[in-house]
Amino acid sequence: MNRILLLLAGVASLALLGSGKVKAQAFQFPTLPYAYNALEPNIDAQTMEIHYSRHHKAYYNNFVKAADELGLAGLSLEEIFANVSKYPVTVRNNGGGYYNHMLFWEILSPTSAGKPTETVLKAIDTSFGSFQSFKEAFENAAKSQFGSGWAWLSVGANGKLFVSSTPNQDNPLMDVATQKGKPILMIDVWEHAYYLKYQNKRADYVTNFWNIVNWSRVEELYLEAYKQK
Ligand code: MN3
Repeated sequence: MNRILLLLAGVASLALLGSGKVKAQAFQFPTLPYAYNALEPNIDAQTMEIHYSRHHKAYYNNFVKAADELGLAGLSLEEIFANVSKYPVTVRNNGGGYYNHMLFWEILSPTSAGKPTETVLKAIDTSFGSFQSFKEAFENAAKSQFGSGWAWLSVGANGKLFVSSTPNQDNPLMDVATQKGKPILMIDVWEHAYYLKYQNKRADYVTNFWNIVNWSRVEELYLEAYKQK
């Protein structure tokens, strides 16, 4: 009996080894890395709670349901996004909503250093000339995105950084994106992200965003993206 179990265990581990890198463990809903009120006064607690526990959770639930029905569980989000135009639009909207918010929580922090790390600053200087030029481009993208969407800082295929914006829950990893790259910094400009505190003043929300950027996480994302470009 024991030998049979050992044999089965052996076969199972071989199967795991044989499958190479495990790409997509079942998609997980992330834990928020800080309390709902941790980003006050820049983002209020009620907005954070509704945004994370209702909006983000709903995107996640809807995406997992669609992924199950379509048999996408073996794929990574990157692989899905690279062909997102071939799937039902629910994958684009809810998969984007799931992924975009997951990254967004990570690049925010109650203990922001207030300025980029040296590595990120150097990359920004190289691509935009100065931090100020980059900041203006990013803020413009965030403020001028008509209706709901996101503004992004991404690493392009040439290794350079670029700023873009996307409507709805699209992101630069998607085949439908006008400018494709790997995102390292982003801001959600859907009204649900700021309306309770800022009402129609999106520009103030965008200005205060700089107070809570987790630049060390941005650096990690930059280094990962730069390696894979
Ligand atoms: Mn949102």
